[in-house]
Amino acid sequence: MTMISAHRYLIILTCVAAMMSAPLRSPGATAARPNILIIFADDLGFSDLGCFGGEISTPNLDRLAADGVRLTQFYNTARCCPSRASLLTGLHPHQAGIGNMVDEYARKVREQLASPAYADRLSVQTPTIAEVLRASGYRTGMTGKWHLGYERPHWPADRGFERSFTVLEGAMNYFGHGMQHTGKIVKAPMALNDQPFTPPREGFFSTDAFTDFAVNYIGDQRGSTQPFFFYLAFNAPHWPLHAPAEDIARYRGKYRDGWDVIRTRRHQRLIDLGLIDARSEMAPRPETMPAWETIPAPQKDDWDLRMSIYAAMIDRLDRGVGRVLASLRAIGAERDTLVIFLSDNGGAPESPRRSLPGATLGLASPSKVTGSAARM
Ligand SMILES: [Ca+2]
Repeated sequence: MTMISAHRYLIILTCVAAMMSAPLRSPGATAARPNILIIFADDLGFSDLGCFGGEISTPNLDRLAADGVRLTQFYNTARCCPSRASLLTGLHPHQAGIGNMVDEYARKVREQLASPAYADRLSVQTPTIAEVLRASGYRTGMTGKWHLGYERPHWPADRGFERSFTVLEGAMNYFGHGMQHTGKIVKAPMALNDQPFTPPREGFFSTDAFTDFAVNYIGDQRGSTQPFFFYLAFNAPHWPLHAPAEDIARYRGKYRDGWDVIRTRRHQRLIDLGLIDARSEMAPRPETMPAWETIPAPQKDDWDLRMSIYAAMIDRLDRGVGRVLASLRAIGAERDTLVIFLSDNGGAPESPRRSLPGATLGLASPSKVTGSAARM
């Protein structure tokens, strides 16, 4: 795609008003220089969160919204790479060299355009927010999805982040090992600071690993005389559909009412919450999607499974946010930290169908065969 259109999306801002009156200064931050925490989701739908009308359990983000500001006229640039380029530079994505995606599949477009506005990494002519804040005395760190350059010297460690733990590409197997988005069974494309990182074979789930890194980073700021900037870029709920089995089980069956009913409920809740005008009409169902009532029962069950995995991924992300916010409280920084939550674009229309033969949809282990997996 060569055109980047602006899409309305969600953002939650929490800048605690008591910052000026807090009796104790928290680590690093001052009234004039708060800590900054940006929490970024990937391919999150507009109405997925509870505070935006969704049925998925997101109590931590809901609390953030209740204590802060929900913006309803916020714009992103509709795809992973350009939105990240704009977020980190404050510029139009073309000015930062990311007019299109950095991935191999966009190479032909980049070569045809032959312009510095269409590069395979963030422009070195453009400072990142991390570079600017670091130069002005902030500590800087990030974890999660980078997607602004696969090779050094274009990693987060090269672009102003003193500490980083990232997936460098646009997607990964959430369990680390197994089939990647390339369709090959290789290790996840990850980095820890300036070194490649190989996830452990057992006990790894990327949402939790990124949360752990953020919690540890914030914990290390206790007693610091410098404010910090931390960028927590969850890869959830971007495909592949992966979640721990116990999380999927909590949502299994909740989507059997189907997309026609569920989106009508979400639309009504958005009206009830005052986030959209009561006179607004819901967009027509895309022509490619049939009416739910015409779907055969086995396929309904398959769609319910897919949506239950997607919901579980967001549920897990929200619990990660809860742990990160608790870590701010633990070091006494909650009242001196600007927290911004947003997503790079809306729900993905893509339908990646790669899966290990016989794999259970949603899980890394191919230990159980289901009909759902065969179709996916
Ligand atoms: Ca995205």
